[in-house]
Amino acid sequence: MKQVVIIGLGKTGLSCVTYFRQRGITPLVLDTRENPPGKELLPVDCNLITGPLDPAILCSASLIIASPGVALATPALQAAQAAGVEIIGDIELFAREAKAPIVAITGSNGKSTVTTLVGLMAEQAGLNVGVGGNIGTPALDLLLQPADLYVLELSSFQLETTSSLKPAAAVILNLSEDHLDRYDGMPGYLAAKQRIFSHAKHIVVNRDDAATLPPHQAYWQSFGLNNEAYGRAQQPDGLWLSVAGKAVLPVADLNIVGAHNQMNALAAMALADAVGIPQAAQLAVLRSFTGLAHRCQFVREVAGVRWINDSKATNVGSTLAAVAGVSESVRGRLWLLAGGQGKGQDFSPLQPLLAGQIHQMICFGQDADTLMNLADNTHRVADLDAAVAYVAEQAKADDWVLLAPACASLDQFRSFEQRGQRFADLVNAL
Ligand code: UMA
Ligand code: ADP
Repeated sequence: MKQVVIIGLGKTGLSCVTYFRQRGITPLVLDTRENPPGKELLPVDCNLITGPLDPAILCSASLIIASPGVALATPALQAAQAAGVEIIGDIELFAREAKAPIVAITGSNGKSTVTTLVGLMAEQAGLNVGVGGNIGTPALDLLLQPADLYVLELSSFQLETTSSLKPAAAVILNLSEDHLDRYDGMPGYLAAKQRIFSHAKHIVVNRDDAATLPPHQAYWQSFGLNNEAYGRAQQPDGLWLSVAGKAVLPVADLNIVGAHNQMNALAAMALADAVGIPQAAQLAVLRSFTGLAHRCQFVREVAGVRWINDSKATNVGSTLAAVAGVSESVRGRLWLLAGGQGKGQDFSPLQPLLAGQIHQMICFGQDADTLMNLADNTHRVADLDAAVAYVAEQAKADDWVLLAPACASLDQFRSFEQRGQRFADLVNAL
C-alpha cells in the first residue's frame, strides 16, 4: 500500500509525524543516521527505518516530506522525483493549512533577530502570534494553537521544497556566502531564497543589496541606510530611524548595536506595516528589545570599556557586519576577539578591518595561526579566558571589546551559546 514517507527524524520530522497522525495517517519515517534524535518520542506504531535511503521505498511512496537537512540532490530522492512522487517540506504542508496571514523572513544573516522583532511587535499590538520555522519551533507545531498572524524564519533549505506559500509580507534581508556545501554556487542559493517571493503580497527589499530584489516582480517597500522609505535621517541630536522621510526613533534609543541591527529594525518595521501592526507598537518594541542572546549583545561596561558578545558571528560575513556596525559608535579603540574552527573559510576579507577599525585582534583556538597571519596587529592566546584577561589589562576608557569570532566554537565549546555564556561570565567577573 502506498504511504506517506517522512525523511529525517529531527525536530521537523517529529512535527510532521504529529501533523499526519492528527489527520489519521501513520507515516513511515526514514533517517540516514543510525540513531537519530527524537527516536524515543516517535509513537510506537510509527515505523522508523535507519541507514541509507532505499529508492524502492521512496519510489512507491504516495508523498515524501523531506526535512531541511536532507538535500533534494540525494540520488534516492532524485529517483523518486523521476518516478513522479511528490516531494515537499514541512513549510509546504504548513502553507497549505495556515489560515492566518504569514510574514516570511529569509536572508543570510539577521533572520532570527528580525523574526523575533516582528513577533514581539505583533504581540505588543495585542495579536495572538505564532513565531517559528528555522528559528526553532517547527512551523507545523504552530498550527496546534489558534493564531491571528504567523511570523516564519525560513532557510533556503526550507524554501526549496515550498511552492504554495502566499506570504502577506516577505523579505530576503541580505545575501552573502553560506551553505555552498549544498549548492553549486551562489545562483542556486539565491534561487532557493527567491522562492519566498513567488506568491507574496507585500515584498520588502534591502535597497543596499541588489541581490534581495525579486527577479520578476515589483516590490512594495525598501529599507536601507539612507533617508528614503524605511531608512535613517540625520537630525540635530544624531541619527534617527525614519519612515518616508519622517524621523520616528533616535538610533540612540535602540539597545541593539550596529548599523546591521538598524537595518534589522527597519526591515521589521516595514514587515510590520505590511500586516497592519500600528507604529506605536513597533516603536515600543524597538525601544525595549535588548537583542537575542549572543548577537551583538551588550554585556557590561567596566571602567569605561564596553564589552560586546557576538558569539553567533560564526562566519566571516557576520563578523564583518558586527565590526562595521559597532565601529560607528566606538570613540576609543576596538579590540576584536576571534578564533575557533575556521571551517576552511577565506579570512582575507578581515584584512581591511585590521588595517582600519580594529586596533588589535586577539586570536585563540584551532585556527588562531591562520588569523595571526592576516596582519601584524594580532596577539595570540590559548583560549577565550586568556583573551579576556589580556584585553582587560590593556583596554582604556572609551574602548570597546567585541567577541565576534568568525569561526565555529566546537574546538573548545559545545556550541556558540556556551562560548558566549563563558565570555559573559568572564566579563561579569572583571
Ligand atoms: N540528517 C541526516 N540524515 C537524515 C536527516 C537529517 O544526516 O536522514 C542531518 C542533517 O544533515 C542535519 C541534521 O541531521 O545536519 C539535522 O537535520 P534536520 O533536517 O533533521 O533538522 P531539524 O532538527 O528538523 O531542524 C531543522 C533545521 N535544521 C536544519 O535545517 C539543518 C533547524 O534550523 C530548524 O530550527 C528546525 O528544522 C525547525 O524548523 C537550524 C539550522 O541550523 C537552526 N538551520 C540552518 C541555518 O540556520 O543555517 C539552515
Ligand atoms: P540568522 O538567524 O540569519 O543567523 P541572527 O539574527 O541570529 O541571524 O544573527 C546572526 C549573526 O549575524 C549576528 O551575530 C550578527 O553578527 C550577524 N547579523 C545580524 N544581522 C545582520 C544583518 N542584517 N546583516 C549582516 N549581519 C547580520
